[in-house]
Amino acid sequence: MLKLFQVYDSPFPTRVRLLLLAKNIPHQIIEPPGFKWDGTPKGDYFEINPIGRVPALVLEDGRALPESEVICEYLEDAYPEPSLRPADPFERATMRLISRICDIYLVMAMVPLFNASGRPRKSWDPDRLAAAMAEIAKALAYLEEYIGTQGYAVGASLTQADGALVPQLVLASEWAPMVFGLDDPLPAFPKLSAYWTAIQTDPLAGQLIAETREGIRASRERAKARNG
Ligand SMILES: N[C@@H](CCC(=O)N[C@@H](CS)C(=O)NCC(=O)O)C(=O)O
Repeated sequence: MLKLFQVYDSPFPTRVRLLLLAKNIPHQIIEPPGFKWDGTPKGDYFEINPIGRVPALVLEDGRALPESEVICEYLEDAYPEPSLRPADPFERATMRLISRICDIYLVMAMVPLFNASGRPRKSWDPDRLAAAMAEIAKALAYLEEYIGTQGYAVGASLTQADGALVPQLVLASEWAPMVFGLDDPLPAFPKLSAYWTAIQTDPLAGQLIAETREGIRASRERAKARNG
């Protein structure tokens, strides 16, 4: 059986879980023992993924793949049905574009917030938090240009782009405002807001959103227990 090394509060494994679920691929979910987000040593996990990040997919024969986008493309090639890549070349490119905007603009805009959330509240710099929220809004504005209007990121059904986008929207529109007491940046973007309302009614996307919310809740509880 395939093994997915992952944690539920990271957006990257979530896009891989979308393919595993949509294609009905039997798999086992494993949290790397002692996994932390902070680049610290992770013991044996480096033998599976020398980059040290989640996710990693281990095949039945023991070969392992890191990097969520690469894993998704592997799963599409190895398990073609049902496809989560649109058939039309321009739509397929748009799927990749939305995923790429998530990977290189939206999630990177949130890095200062991920870092601040692991530090005591009194060390938070309001100007830095505001600057990060402005960068998030910039990335959301890029997505507003390309997001689909039929209830999905591209076209009229689930694609890899939904897997990339949905967990990052939970972080940008729910986690960041909740943790830092800032305004939700999403309502300023009408197409993206309509997408967000619609995609939550898709059963698979809805499951991924619920798992991400629960992963965030559990990880905040663990942090509270650690830090008092
Ligand atoms: N480009 C990678 C990013 C994966 C990533 O950054 N994962 C984070 C969790 S959100 C991680 O494992 N961080 C651990 C670390 O940096 O030590 C992918 O798409 O798989």
